Amino acid sequence: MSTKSALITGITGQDGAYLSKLLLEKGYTVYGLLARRSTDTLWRLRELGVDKQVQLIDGDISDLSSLIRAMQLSAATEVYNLAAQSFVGSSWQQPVLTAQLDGVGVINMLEAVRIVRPDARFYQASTSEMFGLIQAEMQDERTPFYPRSPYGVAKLMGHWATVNYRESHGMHASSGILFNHESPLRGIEFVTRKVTDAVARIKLGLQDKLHLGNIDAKRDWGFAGDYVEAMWLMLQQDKADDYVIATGITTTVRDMCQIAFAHVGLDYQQHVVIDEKFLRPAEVDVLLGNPAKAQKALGWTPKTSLQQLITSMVDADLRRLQA
Ligand code: GDR
Repeated sequence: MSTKSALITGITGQDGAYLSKLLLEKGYTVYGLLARRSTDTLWRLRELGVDKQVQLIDGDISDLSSLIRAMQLSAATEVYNLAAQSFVGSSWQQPVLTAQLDGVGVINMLEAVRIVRPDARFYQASTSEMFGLIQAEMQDERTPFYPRSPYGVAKLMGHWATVNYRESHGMHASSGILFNHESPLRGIEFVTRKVTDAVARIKLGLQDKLHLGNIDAKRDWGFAGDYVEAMWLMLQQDKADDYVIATGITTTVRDMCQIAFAHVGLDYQQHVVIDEKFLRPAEVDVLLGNPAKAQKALGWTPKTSLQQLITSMVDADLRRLQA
């Protein structure tokens, strides 16, 4: 039996649920930090059938003492810091909260690890949003950052804090620069799930129009289930490091819509309405990641195509609405 114990902050989110499942399958005892911010936060863990197997600890990424307590209670040897205000759009309305959770919150978690168990391995959920106004056609670990949202700015702080704790305290702290990753467990505010949910509703005659913002934006979309595997692999390496996790393919929101609507025999042009309300004050026009380092060092490759991903999300939304 394994004695490995992991602590996941943000366990109720999409990645938290997939990572819990993966770690449980590998024999870990999985602890999750539960912030009492919203109701019915456990639905994703339930959908993956792991809600009864994870141990939840009350706490909040903004509250250092609760993180110290979580480290003590869990005796975690691996810490995955996924907690965040993760919706880019909201970060203009809540820039200070976003900075507190996505920037200072990372330092809180790093401090808790350093104080309680400095030899624990630490994973930070960094993001392609740090590249923002891209400085290279294909972004890798050496591409300069240029965040374009309060979210990107806050995440950059968390990223550099992780690098700095590695370099100044010798901690095994790694940063995964993950490009967009989606699944049927994605929150409805993100564009893929907003689209697949609407497609299912339109197909079932529950809705007719879908209001979107900039559909010319391009993203490198992968499957969250594939991406959590990369998080785990990073913490199994002898040396901590930073890795870009992406598919190496970029697609417009428009083409992603086309895939989703066509899957149920519909034409997106008949239903999509451009609504200024969903435009952002500063947009990230295109993201395209180069996962070569992760492929070479971790042996990680994405397994799910965008077509498979989006059609599985439409199917899941159809099932949910019909149930
Ligand atoms: P993103 O994801 O901002 O890339 O961050 P999101 O799905 O919100 O947007 C992707 C692109 O689609 C455009 N878009 C719309 N977006 C939303 N949400 N709603 C709309 O109606 C809409 N219309 C067009 C956006 O402008 C954007 O260009 C995600 C989050 O998961 C982050 O937490 C994570 O760090 C990054 O991915 C990697």
